[in-house]
Amino acid sequence: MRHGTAYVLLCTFVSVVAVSSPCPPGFVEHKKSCYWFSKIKANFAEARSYCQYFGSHLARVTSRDEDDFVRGHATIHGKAATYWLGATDLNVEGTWLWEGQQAMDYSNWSTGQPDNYGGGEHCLDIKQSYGNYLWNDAPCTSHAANFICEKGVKA
Ligand SMILES: [Ca+2]
Ligand SMILES: [Ca+2]
Repeated sequence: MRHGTAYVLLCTFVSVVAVSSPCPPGFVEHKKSCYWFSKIKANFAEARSYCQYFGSHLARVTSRDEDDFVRGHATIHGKAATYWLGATDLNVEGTWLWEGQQAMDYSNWSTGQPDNYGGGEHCLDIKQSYGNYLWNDAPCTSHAANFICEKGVKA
């Protein structure tokens, strides 16, 4: 009987916790979105696939507030050297679009970036060594980085 009561209490507790967070396990909530700061590394396309596997997309950082959150969380908690975000200039060199072909109205490039170094940098990343995660263009396929997935909070 005691065990039964404890089990009911535990289940109640677990379900309250589950209901109180609108984000999947491991995702961090901020405003209307949930974010996953990966512990694994992948190239850009692989990172994009991982995010899709979780029903999310590579993060689209579209405001100063969101930028402050992402860079702050990376600085304090994530601490990876580099994270992919979900933008490229693959279609037209120098024209940066978020995944889904959304225009990049807000940006926070590191000094001298994007430089399209060597003519082969078309994917957006943020680097700890570039002013605590300011933005940089990097080769999409030749190196692996951590990445940040985002999904909307369920209404
Ligand atoms: Ca480029
Ligand atoms: Ca660059």
